Amino acid sequence: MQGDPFYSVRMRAAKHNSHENGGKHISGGEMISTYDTIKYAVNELVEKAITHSRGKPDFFQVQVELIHEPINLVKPLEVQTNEVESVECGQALARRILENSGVPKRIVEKAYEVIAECSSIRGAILLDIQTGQRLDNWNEKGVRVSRMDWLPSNFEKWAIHQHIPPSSRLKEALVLATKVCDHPATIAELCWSDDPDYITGYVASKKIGYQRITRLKEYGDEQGCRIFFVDGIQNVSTYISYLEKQPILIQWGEDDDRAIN
Ligand code: PML
Ligand code: MG
Repeated sequence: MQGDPFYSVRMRAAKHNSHENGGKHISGGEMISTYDTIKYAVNELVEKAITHSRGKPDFFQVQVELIHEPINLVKPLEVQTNEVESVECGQALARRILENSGVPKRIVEKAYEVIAECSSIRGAILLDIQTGQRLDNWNEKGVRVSRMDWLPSNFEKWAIHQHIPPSSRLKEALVLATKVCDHPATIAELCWSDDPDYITGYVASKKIGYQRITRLKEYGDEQGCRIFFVDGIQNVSTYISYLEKQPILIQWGEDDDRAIN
């Protein structure tokens, strides 16, 4: 594998028009592939786009791009699952975990105000934990974290070891959270799905790991949330460029983080 070129393979799907023309976001996906597995990666992403609980897309795009930069290997965050009985209990726990991760209470409150205002945003919102200001540019797009993956064999080994069913949804969310939390300016992430049939979400941070919470919304609800709480960012474009461009593979069971290409 050392020395082989890698490719970023990404997909976005929408209904009633493309995203940029006001369509409804259906689904997105990110993979990193070698040349030999590009066909498999494209098929996976097409399958994801056309079999989605948010609806049948009438627009989708799959993009393949050679990665020139070295790919960093990063260990997955530790995962814990918190069973809760209701959305109220789940949301109260999410708030407590955010505070334990270092997000001040008033900023947690601010985040919930922002969530209520941005019901149809499809990417992530960046929130400064000192000022409570949104740092992304306030459009409906938000920031898309890209160029990240976890090779199937290593992910499956990890899942067996953790006694966790190897779901691709958990994999994708843990990959994203691990990449985001690996940046020193990220204090925590709060996320739940915009898919109507999936109600588990999480709070993640370097300090407390990836804390799954089994109910953060009701079934049928298509409003999702992804907020990155950040601190000490000198240059917002450099942070966004890390999220969008820095290639990362999650690797479990290695002693050191290192680059492979
Ligand atoms: C999503 O589907 O967009 C996010 C899923 C977050 C939770 C994944 C999990 O840990 O089960
Ligand atoms: Mg979704």
